[in-house]
Amino acid sequence: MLRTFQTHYIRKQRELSGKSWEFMPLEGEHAGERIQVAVPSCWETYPGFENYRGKARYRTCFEAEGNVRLIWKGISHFGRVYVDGRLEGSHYGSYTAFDMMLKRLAPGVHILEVEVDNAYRPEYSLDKDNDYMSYGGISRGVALEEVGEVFLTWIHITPLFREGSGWHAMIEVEAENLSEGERSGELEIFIQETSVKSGKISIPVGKSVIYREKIFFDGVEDWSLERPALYQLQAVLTGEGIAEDDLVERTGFRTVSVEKNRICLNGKPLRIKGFCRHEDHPQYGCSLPLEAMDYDLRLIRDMGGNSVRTAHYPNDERFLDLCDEYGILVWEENHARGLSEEIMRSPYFEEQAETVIREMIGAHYNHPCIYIWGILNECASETEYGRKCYVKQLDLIRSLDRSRPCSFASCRYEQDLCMDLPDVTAWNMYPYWYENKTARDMVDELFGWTRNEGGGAGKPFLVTEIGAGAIYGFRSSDMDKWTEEYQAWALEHQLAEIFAYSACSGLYIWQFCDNRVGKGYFEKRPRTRNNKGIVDEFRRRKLAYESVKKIFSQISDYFI
Ligand code: ADA
Repeated sequence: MLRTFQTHYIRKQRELSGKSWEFMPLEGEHAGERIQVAVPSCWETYPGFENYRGKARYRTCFEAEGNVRLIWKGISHFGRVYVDGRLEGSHYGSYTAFDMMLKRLAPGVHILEVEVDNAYRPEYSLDKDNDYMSYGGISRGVALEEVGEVFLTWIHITPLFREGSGWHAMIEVEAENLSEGERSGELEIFIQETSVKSGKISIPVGKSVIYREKIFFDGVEDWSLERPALYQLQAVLTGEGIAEDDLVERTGFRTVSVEKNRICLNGKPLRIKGFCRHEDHPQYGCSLPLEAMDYDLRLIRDMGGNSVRTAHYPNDERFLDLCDEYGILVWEENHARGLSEEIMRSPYFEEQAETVIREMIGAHYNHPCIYIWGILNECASETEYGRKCYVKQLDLIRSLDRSRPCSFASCRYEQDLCMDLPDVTAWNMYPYWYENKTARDMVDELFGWTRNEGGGAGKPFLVTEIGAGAIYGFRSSDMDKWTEEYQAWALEHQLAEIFAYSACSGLYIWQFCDNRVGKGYFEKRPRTRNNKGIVDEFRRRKLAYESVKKIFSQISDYFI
């Protein structure tokens, strides 16, 4: 499944994931060997390929004809797609979806091959040996659709609230014309027992048009953390009186705003009790099945968490669907961790980082759980060149979505040149771990600098990373670092001190679960894992679990 709800009742869509494909490495000692594997999956989970870095080919076949659209939810991290031996498209970026149209495909069985590459290459500027694993494979779902000459490409729903008139929404629907001539049709939008007709829409040959409609609603319920009410919207496209195509999306009526120094959900000042979470698991790599995602969220809820930061890349859309349904807020960010100025100056970086932003917001715009867009975690925000990139990317976000604030997580402290840019200022800090300081002193120093010299006066302030490491099962009363006892002690002090600092709008623990890291990190990462999880990679609870649960459960979701 690609979403937790059905996105079409008229359009013919079927998944090419959830079945076996032929996998064949193209390099290394196993080059040319062929094995049957399930997709989506990471090849690091195929015995013998745990450390394979390079190119491989996936192959399957399908039977379809006419205008056939292939949707790829994630290929890690570069994919070239061939149909019957012809290159139909390619994409760089493991964490965002892309699609391609095979126009007027002949009837019959067709061969589908995907060449996947997870090597580190200069032209893949966002991927490097890092403190997380850059996996290889067709790592997210694949779908095949058969569409007519005109089809609906996307729907964006922007909930709006006005005192007196209540909830309404701006609905945008894009339709694309695949035919050789101008086409016309009519749209009907169904939502909450309401339906609105567009009247005749004309679409020039080879073009797309966006239909916009503002709809007012009576009696819809807010989307909130306590009651995350969701509503489905179906757009139906008819031509000559025949329903040709449809697309279903989902929304929640909520607003996010920055008011004085607080982040507000439906006007109420939020207090974030969050976890940073990698998409990582020993059995699945980054291709977690829905039930594994669901289990993670149930643990986060059990600990009293109300938010997840998708460190450091856009997440699987089904995870966002679950957060919508659970009422768990999401800070979603583009793909970047600790990229130096040198990398940011590469000829590939800006276009690739900005493409992730466009694809992330384009695909995830409707999720009510996403309350903020983030960029460039701990990249070169202390340099003039880096600042130019931050300016461009934050401006790009604002051009694509005015309904949410934007931010970035920094560790550059007093050297940061960019704290005047975001709507929300955010710091990663590790008192009692990397820094021999109290959390109270660190947050006071950083908040004071941000407000005075840093340019972030009057803005909300988040701690986007705070935590400590522990090896699961390493128990000792000597309180040495890497014991579970020390991690629990550090988290207790960090959380108590940060939540006592009322100017701070909340925090994200680094991190929810241990994750596999690149080989280059092995000296600093026992087990070649980042061990700061509150649970280990198998989701086994460390002593800190109960410490976090005790403190989070005493903290309300809002400032009273
Ligand atoms: C940084 C980084 C995280 C992780 C963390 C750590 O803040 O943003 O991805 O590497 O440090 O564990 O040290």
